[in-house]
Order: sequence, then structure tokens, then C-alpha cells
Amino acid sequence: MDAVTPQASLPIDPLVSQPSSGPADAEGPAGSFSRRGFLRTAAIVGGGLVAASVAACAPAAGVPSWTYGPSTAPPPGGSPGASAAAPPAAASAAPSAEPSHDHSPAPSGSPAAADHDAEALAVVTRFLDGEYDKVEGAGNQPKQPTLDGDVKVFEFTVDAIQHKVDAVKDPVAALGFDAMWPGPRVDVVEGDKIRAIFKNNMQESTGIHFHGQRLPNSMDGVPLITQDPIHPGDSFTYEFTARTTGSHMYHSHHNATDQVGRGLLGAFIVQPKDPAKRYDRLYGVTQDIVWISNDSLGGFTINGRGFPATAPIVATLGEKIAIRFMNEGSMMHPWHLHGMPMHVVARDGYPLGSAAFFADTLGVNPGERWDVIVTAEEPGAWAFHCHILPHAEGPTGMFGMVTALVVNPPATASTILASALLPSLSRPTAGGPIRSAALAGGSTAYTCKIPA
Ligand SMILES: [Cu+2]
Repeated sequence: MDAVTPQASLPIDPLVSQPSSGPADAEGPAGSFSRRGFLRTAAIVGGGLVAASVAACAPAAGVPSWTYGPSTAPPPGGSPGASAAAPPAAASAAPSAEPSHDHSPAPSGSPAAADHDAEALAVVTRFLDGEYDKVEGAGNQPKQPTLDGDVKVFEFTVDAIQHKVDAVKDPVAALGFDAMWPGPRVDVVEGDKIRAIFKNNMQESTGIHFHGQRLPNSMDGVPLITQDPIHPGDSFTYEFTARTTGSHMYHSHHNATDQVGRGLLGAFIVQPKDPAKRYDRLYGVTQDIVWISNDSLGGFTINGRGFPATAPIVATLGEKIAIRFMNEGSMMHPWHLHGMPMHVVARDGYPLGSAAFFADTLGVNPGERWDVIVTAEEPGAWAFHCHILPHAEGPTGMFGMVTALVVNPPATASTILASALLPSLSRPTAGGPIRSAALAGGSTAYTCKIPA
């Protein structure tokens, strides 16, 4: 399964088959598609983010009106045209591996306007060029259980890893469940009997807490309170029945400032037993996206990545998307979507019912989960970012907690035709929800040019 959605989007129903997952996918057909898909995505993003004064890059009535170039892959660090202006990684405005929690404004010695624009363009160009798909090790891969009778068994490893938050910066000494950050996404169904086994491959002890679940006390995962620490080389087995529906998490509860800050976190989602209460049936959503923020090692991240390596969300006009915000950091992050509102339907897994509300900016405190439904009702490329601006944009452009919601127009005859004429640019080659959405939308053909 690929991410962006690629990695962030999953079939809604955990009972249906899901695409295989694993690091190998990054270079597999799905990855190939995703890069092409991203070109399309990027094209629109280019229209939306760079050419703000230009109407969204919808296909013209006749032929595609914009073209994208160059088509060659950029060297690490930026596109060919922008690399000269790209700042050295060390000079990036993004938080370093030792992030500053200083929220003071940009220094008064900001670059001159021309430099500012060039550097901002360089980083956006990396986003447009699909940096997300060029960085190995995407997290949130779906975790499949084995069955022991009626018990769903999940076996995890807890590993020290080298993790890249983008394609340019050096890897950081991180931690991961199953060697990924975020750890695997676990989807179960209300009433499922769960056995989760964690093998500690680290050089330090740990303990795993299922955050938000109602559990037997002995399964609460707090070392020295409800269990002994899981020492290096040892395993611990958590057993419980998934009682609490909705968006939850699992994470280290031992030396957690460091261990969660370095990546020991993941999504644990309990789908309601009644299918009519699941988001696909309840709201008609066709993408179900986990969005875990963190703000320690590697700076300000969404699903372990900082802009421009964050995954865009790609939708077709009219599509409904569920986004599950989960904050595993130590700061509040107000997520702001441009262009259309978010329908906030659940907090910490609990449905808001008649108290559901609309917002365009939603603060998510550490530990909280908020579920929103977005109706992709406005075509274009819409910035989607934390609105604590020092987490998102600085004198050398955007960084950290930034991505885009790309809303493609529905199919038109011209785009379908162009798709046939430009297969190398537009034809998806593998399965996955994005491909499905793209095909359904028929809007993979045209591309856009970033204005010089
Ligand atoms: Cu923030």
C-alpha cells in the first residue's frame, strides 16, 4: 500500500482485504503509480500554491492548458531549476534534530525578498516533485493479525531505527514499532479479543500503553505501576477486548518524552461493531486517513514527515474524507484547512452526535484525537497546516506541519483523452485508493506548469 493518502489512506472496513504493505512497496508498482499520481497532484498544487492568482488548475474545455516541466527527477535537495537557490539543509527553517521550542518570530535578518521567494519555491518544488514518495520507510502501514481461535494476535517489534523526515536531512536516531514511524496502523472491530505481543529489540526498557482503550488494569501498560518494564530482549503480551470504539493510539509509556518523541507511537482504531456506524456508511467517506503529529525529534512532523516530504491528500470533487487527527507531541497544534470546512464528528473516539460542529481550524492537544469529515467541495490545491506559524513557515519557506488537500475535478472527456495520449505521465499502474479515486475522477491527465 502506498501512502498519501498513499500511506495515510486505507479501506474503511478493516474486514475487507487490504493491499499488502511493507517497505518493498515503496519501490513497487504502487510506488511507481504514486509518483506519477503525485505529478498530477503536484501539478494542481502548483496551480494552487504557487500561482495563487491563477484559477485552480482545472482542465480546460479543450486540451490541457498547462504543462509541467522538467520531467526529470530533481537531484536530492531540490529541483534542477531551483537547486541553486535551495538552502543548505543546515540553513533550513525547519526545526533541527534538536528542535527549538522557541516560538519567537523569524529573526529580523530575514533574507531579502528575492531570496525568500527562491528558497520558498525550492522547497515547494520538492513537494511538487513528489518528495513524499522518494523517502523510504513510510509509517502507518496496515497491520494484519493472525488468528488464534477467536483472538486476533498482533506481534510487534520495538526497534531502534534511522528515520528520514525528508529527502534532504540526515536520518535521525529514532524508534519505531515494526521499525516504522508512525508504527503500523491497527484496525479492529468492537468486541474483538486482542492479543498484542511486543518484543523489545531496543537497548533500553519500555512499556506499551493503549491510549484511550478501556482495559483491565494489568493491561494498562504503565511500567512500575501495572507491570514490570519490558527489558531489552524481552517481550510482553497485552490481552484485552476492544471495548472503546473510535480513534485511539498505542505508544510507549516509559521514558515517554524521549521514546514517544522519537517515534514509539501508532494508531489503534476500533471500528463500531454495527457497520452502519462506521464512517463509510455513516458519512459516505471513501478515504480514512490517520494524521499523527509529533514535535520532538525531527522537528514538526505529520506521520513522521516534515514538509516538503509530507503526504498530500488527494480527493475527487465531491468525495468525502475522514481524517483522524492524533497528537503524540508535547504541544497543541491547530490544524487549519484552506478552502472548505471540517465537520468535527468525534473527540477521543467518542462521537459528538448532535454536538458535532464545523471548523476550519481545530486545535488538537497532546493526547487528543479528533475525527473530522471533509467534503472535497472546492477544486484546487488547498494548504492544510498547523496554524502555529513557527511550526509551518519561515523565512526560507514552508516546513514541518504543512501539506495540501488536492481536490481534482471530476472526469471530463478531455482529461480522459489526454490520459490516453500521455500515458507516461498519467497512467496509474497499480491498485490503491488513490488510483481508484483518480480513475473515477478521470483527472490524471493534465499537468500544470509552475510559473517562473
Ligand atoms: Cu503546530
